[in-house]
Amino acid sequence: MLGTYIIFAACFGYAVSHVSTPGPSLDGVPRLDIISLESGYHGLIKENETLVEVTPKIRGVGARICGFKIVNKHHGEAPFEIILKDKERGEAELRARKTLNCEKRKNYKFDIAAVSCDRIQSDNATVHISVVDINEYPPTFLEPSYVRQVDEGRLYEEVVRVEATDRDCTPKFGDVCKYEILTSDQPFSIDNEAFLSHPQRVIRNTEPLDYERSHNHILSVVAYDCGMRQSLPIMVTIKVNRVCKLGWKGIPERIDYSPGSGREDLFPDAELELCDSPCGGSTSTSGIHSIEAKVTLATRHIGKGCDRDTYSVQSQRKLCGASAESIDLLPSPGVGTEWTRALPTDEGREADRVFEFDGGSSAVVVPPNLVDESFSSTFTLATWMKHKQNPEQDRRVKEHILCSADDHRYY
Ligand SMILES: [Ca+2]
Ligand SMILES: [Ca+2]
Repeated sequence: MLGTYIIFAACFGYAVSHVSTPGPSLDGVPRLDIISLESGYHGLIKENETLVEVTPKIRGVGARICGFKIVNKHHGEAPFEIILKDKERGEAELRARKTLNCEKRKNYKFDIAAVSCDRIQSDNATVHISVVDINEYPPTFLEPSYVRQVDEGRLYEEVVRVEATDRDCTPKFGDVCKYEILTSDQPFSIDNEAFLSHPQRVIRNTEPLDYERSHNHILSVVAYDCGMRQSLPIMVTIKVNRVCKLGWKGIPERIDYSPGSGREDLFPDAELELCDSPCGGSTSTSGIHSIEAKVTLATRHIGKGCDRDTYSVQSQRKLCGASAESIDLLPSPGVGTEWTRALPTDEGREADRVFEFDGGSSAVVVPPNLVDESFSSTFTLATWMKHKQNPEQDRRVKEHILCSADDHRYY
């Protein structure tokens, strides 16, 4: 009779397969429809769901199946139930009785058996269930806020270390992958590259801090897990300690002076910070005994030579604020200014005509009526000259730039 049934099923199996019978052999002995009882079933359940995805499907064969049982709880609690969904096919689904939490427990293992309507129980097969993590937790920092003090004027390797953790159970959602300073325009960075294996991250300053500019810096810092879920921000406060520096203050690097504007204080705001050092301290090695100031005119920025060389005499006078009453003793030769005609010149190759004096044969007599000879005892003589050594000349010979004498011999 059984043989006939099998042949019948074989002949018409294709057509009738969708109304499948409870199993290939309905001998009244329930069995689990599984290749190997040893390897059992494998189930996956997400933390926020209750239906377990089981492979292979839970199905009882061999008899009419009226239910399934969890028969052996290997590791304590098995908060699951097996619900018969299709009595004809003997198929069931596995559900959790409550939502699971892989942070508490990641795996469950228990045995199940099919129970026939005649209350006969099948052999057991083991179900291995893994709880699949979902990213339900953002990272949280170990401390609600961080406060540190640093000295101004220094670059620190480390200002503060922060650390966040995440309660999710897998590295993807439970490891902290990135930290970020949300506050913009702050001279601080947080290290995401170095020490990746170390959970702490170092915040350091990217430039020396300045107490005058900011007494403290408040940073808003967040962490992200590897699923990029962001933590709530925490405050990192960095207080800047003032460090007294012995020395001058209030001395500008550049001072503009207008010609002819008279006497001017160069450093009216100059202040000497002594940092509470006792002047002339009690011991010979402490305290300040003397103060020395040296002012140097910075000319390195001038490209080549004197930057006044390229100006005409007229322009130089204007630039230097020369008196309008000044008299040009060596004008370019012309009508009324013939006395420089005999002097060798460079023909004005530079910005203005340059006369050459060899110290022996060339000199010029300035007409007496050009200058009021009644010089007072104070007058200003301005020259622009280049002087060349003359190795043949006796070094004791006097060289005159301007000479007023009784006779008109050349000097
Ligand atoms: Ca997480
Ligand atoms: Ca989780």
